[in-house]
Amino acid sequence: MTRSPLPNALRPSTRMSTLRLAVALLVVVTGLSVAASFATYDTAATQGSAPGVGGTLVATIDATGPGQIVAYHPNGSVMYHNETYGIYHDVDPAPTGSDTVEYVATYHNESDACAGETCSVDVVERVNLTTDETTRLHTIVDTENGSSDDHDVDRINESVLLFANINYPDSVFMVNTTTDETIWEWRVSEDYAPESGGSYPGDWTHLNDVEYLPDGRVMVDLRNQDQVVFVDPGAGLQENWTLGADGDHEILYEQHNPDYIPEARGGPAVVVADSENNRIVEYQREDGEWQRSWRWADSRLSWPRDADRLPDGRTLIADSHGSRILTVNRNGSVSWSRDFPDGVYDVEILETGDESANGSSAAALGLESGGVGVGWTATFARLPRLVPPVVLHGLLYSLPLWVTPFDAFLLVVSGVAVALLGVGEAVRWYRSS
Ligand SMILES: [Ca+2]
Ligand SMILES: [Ca+2]
Ligand SMILES: [Ca+2]
Ligand SMILES: [Ca+2]
Repeated sequence: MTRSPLPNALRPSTRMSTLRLAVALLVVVTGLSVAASFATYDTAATQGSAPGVGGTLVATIDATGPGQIVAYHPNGSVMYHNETYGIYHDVDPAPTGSDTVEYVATYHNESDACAGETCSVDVVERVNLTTDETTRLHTIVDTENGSSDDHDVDRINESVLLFANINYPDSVFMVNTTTDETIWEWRVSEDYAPESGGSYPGDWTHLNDVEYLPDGRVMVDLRNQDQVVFVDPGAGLQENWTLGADGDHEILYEQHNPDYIPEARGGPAVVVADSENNRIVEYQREDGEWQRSWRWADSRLSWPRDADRLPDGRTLIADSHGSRILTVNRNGSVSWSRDFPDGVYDVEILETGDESANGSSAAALGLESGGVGVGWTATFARLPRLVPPVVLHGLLYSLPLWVTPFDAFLLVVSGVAVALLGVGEAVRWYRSS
């Protein structure tokens, strides 16, 4: 008895041809998508227009994007722009008056201070956005040529600044800028084992944010430990206040810029840009425990790194890889947005105070949590989330700025498909030879 021939569709050669065609098509679609992003991307924060957000908006971009600081008038037109330093992180309204901000920026150069080696120099400066008058407040020279040391600075009073130091020795410290004296420091290594977080002593904690609380405590963001911690400058770490747990990504996942809302404004609560989870969250302190009280995301939100609760109940968000700045209403809808280059780090509306300084808790405001949308467009936009977030965001960090999260998703899928096809072809060739 002879076996009947296989139907065409099941013949290995035909199957291979169909596979080759499908992979080729995928590669073409990926190429077209990337080309379209290249053709339409606008790296200039000073281009384009959007209505004003209802105040003076200031935004920074760090090494993720085309590093710069830009300010917009309440009507949306450009007020100030500077890219001298190449890397800008925290910006805050200055206590000295309207249209004046303080920021921390970084540049790399060879300096006598580092024996001719390349240095990372962090500067804290105050600039009047209307007159361009700039004052240097503090300089930190770091001989290690890694990521810039200081991503956040918080002003305690006229002469004391509080720094967040992401590199070894991973600490927060207060400096009297008049005398240049360090008057207090807490090193994470006093309370955390080297096995926690990232690789020790490299990018161990990625301590990227610090806040001096109205009650005198210091709130510290340990990004790589997925935790926000509270330190009493006299008594040390308050372990029972810690929000999040190392590796428990249900709570926080390599977050940025937590803002504390005290009891007087409906807290204790903390608003956090939960970056690798692509969402903004708020946790409320109830009976000695942190409970999630609010969550917001839409299908575009990608690696957000700042969220400020505004006095009117809106939340201002820096959507780093979603390439936009936006505000969200109390009911969870997007009330305003402006396209912005990839890599926005910190956003502030000057008239509303530093970060969430005059904002109330989600619980007090009765904020509605926002979902990521329904329908096929939302599903389509969410496809990049099939790629593990650290892989996707790592790719977006290293690829050109005009590559969108969707392009990165297609590149990953195409890459995997081409690799699998290659392996299949090799196996076929091996078996037939
Ligand atoms: Ca800020
Ligand atoms: Ca700050
Ligand atoms: Ca904030
Ligand atoms: Ca902010």
